[in-house]
Amino acid sequence: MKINTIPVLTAIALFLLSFSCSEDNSPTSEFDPSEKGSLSVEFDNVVGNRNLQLGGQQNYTNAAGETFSVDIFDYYISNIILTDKNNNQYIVPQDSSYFLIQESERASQEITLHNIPAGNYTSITFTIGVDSLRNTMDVGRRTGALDPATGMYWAWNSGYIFLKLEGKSAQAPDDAGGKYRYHIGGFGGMTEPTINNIKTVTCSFGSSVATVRTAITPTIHMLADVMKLFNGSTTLSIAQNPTVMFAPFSVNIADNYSHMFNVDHIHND
Ligand SMILES: [Cu+2]
Repeated sequence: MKINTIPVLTAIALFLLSFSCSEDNSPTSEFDPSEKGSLSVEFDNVVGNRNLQLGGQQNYTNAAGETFSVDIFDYYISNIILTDKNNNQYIVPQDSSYFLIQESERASQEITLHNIPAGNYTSITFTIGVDSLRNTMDVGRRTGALDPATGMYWAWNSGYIFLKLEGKSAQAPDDAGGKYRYHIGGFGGMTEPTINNIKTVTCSFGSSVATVRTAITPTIHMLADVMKLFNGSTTLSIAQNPTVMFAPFSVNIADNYSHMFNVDHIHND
């Protein structure tokens, strides 16, 4: 009886290869896997180098030379991933990973994630907006921050508004009532492709590390800069585009705001 040794050797080689690969991929954490902690993210909304203040009294100037105030600034953050210094990723369970940040609601600006493996984290990744799956999920599973009654939902489009910025400007045309309104959304469509403004961003902690431990809950102090909506690869002019909602031009605004987040500092206490 002849045995063809080539397939046997190939099988052994593949076995060894797969074994060594899984060894390489196993997490290299120096922490007890049972140690868990929490981590907070503070979303500090600013306009350039100034604090964001709602209401008509506070005026800012964009790159188009237009003055504006801000009445509403709301956005969704979802699908959060933390990456540690060994490149291990912790994916926050999806059901606990949707947050609506509202400038008018102080409590909404600090989110806390629980049950995170102890570790030294160096970056955070998240989606600005709501992923397409959740946009189309049975409405009974869209509660809390995702309740369509929050005003961040287009019933006619079955889709979430990812980011809403409204205010007043002397440069807004009269037929816009002295106001500008940017309601940006679009998850790519259900049956046919539509505008897709889902943006996923990674913010590095630079030389800082968030040290999640049972006894330490780090706070990532993040700045979100409204000015970046106006000043980016597209210079947004309120006079030319006072109202942008579900329209092709929204892609430019979403591109601009995908650069609005920046980790300013971290508190490890
Ligand atoms: Cu701080």
